[in-house]
Amino acid sequence: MTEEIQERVNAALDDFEIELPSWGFADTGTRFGKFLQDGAAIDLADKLSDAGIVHKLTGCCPKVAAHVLWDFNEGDEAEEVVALAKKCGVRIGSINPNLFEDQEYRLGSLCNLDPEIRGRASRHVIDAIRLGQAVGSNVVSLWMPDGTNYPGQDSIRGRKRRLEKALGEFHDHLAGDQTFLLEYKPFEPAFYHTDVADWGMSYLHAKKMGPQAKVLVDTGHHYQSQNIEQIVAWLLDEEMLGGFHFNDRRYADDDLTLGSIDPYQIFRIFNEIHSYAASQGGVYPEIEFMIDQSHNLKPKIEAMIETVMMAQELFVKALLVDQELLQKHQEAGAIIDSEGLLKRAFGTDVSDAIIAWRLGRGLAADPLSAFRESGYLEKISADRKARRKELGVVSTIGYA
Ligand code: PSV
Ligand code: MN
Repeated sequence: MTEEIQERVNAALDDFEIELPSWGFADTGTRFGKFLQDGAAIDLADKLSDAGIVHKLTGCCPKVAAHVLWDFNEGDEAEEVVALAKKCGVRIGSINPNLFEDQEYRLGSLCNLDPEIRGRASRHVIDAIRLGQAVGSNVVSLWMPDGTNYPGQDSIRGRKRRLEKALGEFHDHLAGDQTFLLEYKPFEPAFYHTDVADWGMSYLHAKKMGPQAKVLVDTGHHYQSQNIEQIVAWLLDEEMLGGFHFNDRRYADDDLTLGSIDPYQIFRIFNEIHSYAASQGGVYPEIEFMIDQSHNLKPKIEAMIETVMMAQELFVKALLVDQELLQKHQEAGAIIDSEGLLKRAFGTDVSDAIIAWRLGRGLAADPLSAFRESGYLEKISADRKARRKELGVVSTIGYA
């Protein structure tokens, strides 16, 4: 790799931040159950501590996404949470309201026919917006689980209107520096229709909400074989891409680690981002890169480090695509050469360049080995096992 390319890699990695999900460190799993791990986080302090070690070793994860119901308890003081995160070397990132666990949401939350239930759901989101302001986070990330299970169960248009109204009100509550991300998902938990089922619905709602709302693309939230990089390219072109939830999938929303099934897909997404930046004179858009994975089988902290390393690797590989030459090939209709540029970049071994970046930033050459050698997992596993026994709990998160 030439010195010039190494410099580009260094600059790109310096700016490439990935947010860790608090829930990825806890005992989460599949909807059929979860396999418990001694080292799983019990509370927010544990999650921040685990995220802190991932950031310390990878140097690129200064923020931790929080889920309101799973991470915050009644009476929690914002300053204490901020201080706790600081102590762990991280800060609170996106705030995720939770509209999918309360019994009263059986027929929906913000789309529910009952104005009282809609009102309670709205208040929860507005509280989350305020919580974000209190903990110094500037992203609120909403996933709408609402939908119906049977044809005719409710009016699809009626539900759209109810949601539109609620979302419009949320925008009025945002502080000037807060962004509202709206995530879509085709199905699950609803199995007939989902109220925000695809990027188009998310785009339309965000557009109507106002200038601070954007679309969140969760890579696991698409139908089989959907061209995600095309969605990304369109959203970039419309300046409506707010962020990602990274994970991989084989069938549906499987929460597998990024790039474990189809690394080329993620590479192609990054290629669209680099291509867009090249068209803007090298200026990258503000995009929140977040991980959304619940590790049921893999050790949680290692899976997170592995994911971050994979994201960096694919981001750097995609950076190697010569965008100027690609454009020339495209203009000449040279399909084999155009595709060849992508394939060659994807096939390039970039590990030395990434190691050079790590060493230059005082980081371990291999964060995963460094973690294994640190003894952190053995220590927290023993501590948390004892704490669980003392607390009389098996596992502490309500989400499977
Ligand atoms: C829903 O499947 C989702 O992707 C949303 O982002 C939730 O916040 C997250 O998963 C919970 O794991
Ligand atoms: Mn998600």
